[in-house]
Amino acid sequence: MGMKEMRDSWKVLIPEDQRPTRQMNDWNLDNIFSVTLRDSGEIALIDGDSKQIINIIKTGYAVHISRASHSGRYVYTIGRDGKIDLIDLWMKVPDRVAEIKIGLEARSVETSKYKGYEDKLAVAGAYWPPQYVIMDGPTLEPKKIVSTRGMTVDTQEYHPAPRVAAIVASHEHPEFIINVKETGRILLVDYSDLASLKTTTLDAAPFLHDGGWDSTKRYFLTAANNSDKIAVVDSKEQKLAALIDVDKIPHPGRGANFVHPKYGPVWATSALGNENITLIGTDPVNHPQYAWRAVEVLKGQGGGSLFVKTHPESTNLWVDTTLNPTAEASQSIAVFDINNLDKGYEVLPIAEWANLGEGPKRVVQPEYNKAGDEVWFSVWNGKDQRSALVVVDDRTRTLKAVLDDPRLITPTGKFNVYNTMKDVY
Ligand code: DHE
Repeated sequence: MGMKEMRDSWKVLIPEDQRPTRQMNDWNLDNIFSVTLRDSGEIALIDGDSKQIINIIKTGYAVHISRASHSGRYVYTIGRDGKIDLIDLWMKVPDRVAEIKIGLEARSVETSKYKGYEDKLAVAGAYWPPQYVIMDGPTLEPKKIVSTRGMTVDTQEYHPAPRVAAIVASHEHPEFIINVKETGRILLVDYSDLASLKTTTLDAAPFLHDGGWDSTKRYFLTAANNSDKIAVVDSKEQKLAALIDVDKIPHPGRGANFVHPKYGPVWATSALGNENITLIGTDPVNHPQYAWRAVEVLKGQGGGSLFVKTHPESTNLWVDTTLNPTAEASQSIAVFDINNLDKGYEVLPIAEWANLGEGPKRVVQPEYNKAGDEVWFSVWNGKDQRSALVVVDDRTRTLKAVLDDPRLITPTGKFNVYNTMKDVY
């Protein structure tokens, strides 16, 4: 899939000069949630304040993630089929303004966030073909396609099809930070001059998957899930700061940042392979003895965890167990009090609260509203069964709302515009 095929798939549905020049609706854009409706190939835009559905938009097949542009005006979605849809939140009814297919299979999309490049560029990574593509941000016009084929970091053998996993946008340099899964290498791609592309290649470990920033947004912590390690990228110095052993098959999503009563700022990841929630010290300045070490391992409900979450305004740490083989764990959530981690966790019966009847009803991906006083969960059921979103009051840990509109088919990931654009997690 080269430039010709990509350009053939590229459509600007509303040219930039025909788009609004200011916000044309009354929604509180910062608190909109873009919700993946996995099996209907759609996303739902939901107003976090009123919990009303603003629009349901056809996107790529099994759409995977949404990312907000630096200003929060645009939302980019990517489907497993490699289709990106660009949504303009300034329209009277927010909707798609451009689309492109960047590959046959993909999972990641991100937008430029460095000073001077806000909302200017987008990048997407493909699982197949093994490549990433840099695009014009507001139109998705493809500018540069780069292959990820190359040597693996450990055995230094040629890998013909290394997939692109998580991508984040650096706040320290005009760079995209790109995980190449099978080679175990992290690319810092300088987008300031696409014709003379400078790339710093960091040796990490296979297979790189997902990850997120520490609270200062200088360090990117990412899982190498075939090596049971967390790699730490120092985005300022453009080098690897550490490779930390964790147990077993870490799966952080973007992770969770909070201030530990003893160890100072930490970043948390849960795991697929066991009940461990590993806390890693992230403050080399004031807590150097704990930095880049697994300082504490909490015991959660069990393995099969996909996502953890907290918020700077909260003292709760939420841990899902979506893929746990027992319904008890996969249909509920564990919540820890950050100031009393020794006390263990409380379990909230999220799926039961949704009252959906039959089905697997997997509880997945906690996501905060902008204020940090509500946390939203998806209750992910079969395609032909009823699913829901459950909103919990963060302070009291009690049920606040159930969103069970029949149009919410298989909701999974939810992306609050403000928290996503500011990397708050
Ligand atoms: Fe994901 C993030 C890949 C299955 C929900 N998922 C990611 C990222 C990657 C990835 C590389 C990081 C993107 C980034 O940050 O740029 N996911 C894969 C797979 O390869 C895998 C294991 C298998 C597959 O067939 O796709 C897979 N993922 C799933 C699911 O089954 C989930 C639970 C439900 C769904 O919607 O498909 C799922 N993945 C998510 C979510 C995120 C994600 C919600 C973003 C989390 C966040 O907070 O940023």
